[in-house]
Amino acid sequence: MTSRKFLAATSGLALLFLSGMVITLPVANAQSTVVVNIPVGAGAGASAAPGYAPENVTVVIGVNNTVEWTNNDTQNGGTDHTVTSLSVPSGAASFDSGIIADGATFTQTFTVPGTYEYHCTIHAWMTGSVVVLASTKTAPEFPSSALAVTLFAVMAAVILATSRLRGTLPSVAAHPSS
Ligand SMILES: [Cu+2]
Repeated sequence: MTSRKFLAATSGLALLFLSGMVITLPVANAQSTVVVNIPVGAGAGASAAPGYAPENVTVVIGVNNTVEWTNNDTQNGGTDHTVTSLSVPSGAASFDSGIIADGATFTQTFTVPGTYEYHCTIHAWMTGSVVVLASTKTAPEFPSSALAVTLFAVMAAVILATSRLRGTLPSVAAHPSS
């Protein structure tokens, strides 16, 4: 195998490999939503059903940091509730669902790590918490734009090397070194 054929085969394989990497790059992680239920009887009294089920949830930023509360309290023809923050971590915004009617939902995405305490403004005994953990990712993903630049650089290098090889090989043959 001549060096030019070898170079062509090697660069071809390299391009194939890089193209494969581009194609198989994982798409952005699909995030899941954590669901909190406001059960039947949540508004009946402090000793009745828990206000929020589960009362305490832990989420991870970038994984499942969106929480959705659903009011399933059909008691007395439907009981209104709220999800209203009592305390939030430093730097985080407070939140208030306003009235969540029976059958309705409220969604909140948490982007600041820490502990969030909340309650229902209509039924003071209904309390819950959301603990938000920082992202577990230790290193940022290699962005596809950086990969595209790398691919371009490799292609340019291969083209340059190939053209130089073409230009120098005959001259080497014409002027053998002494
Ligand atoms: Cu309530």
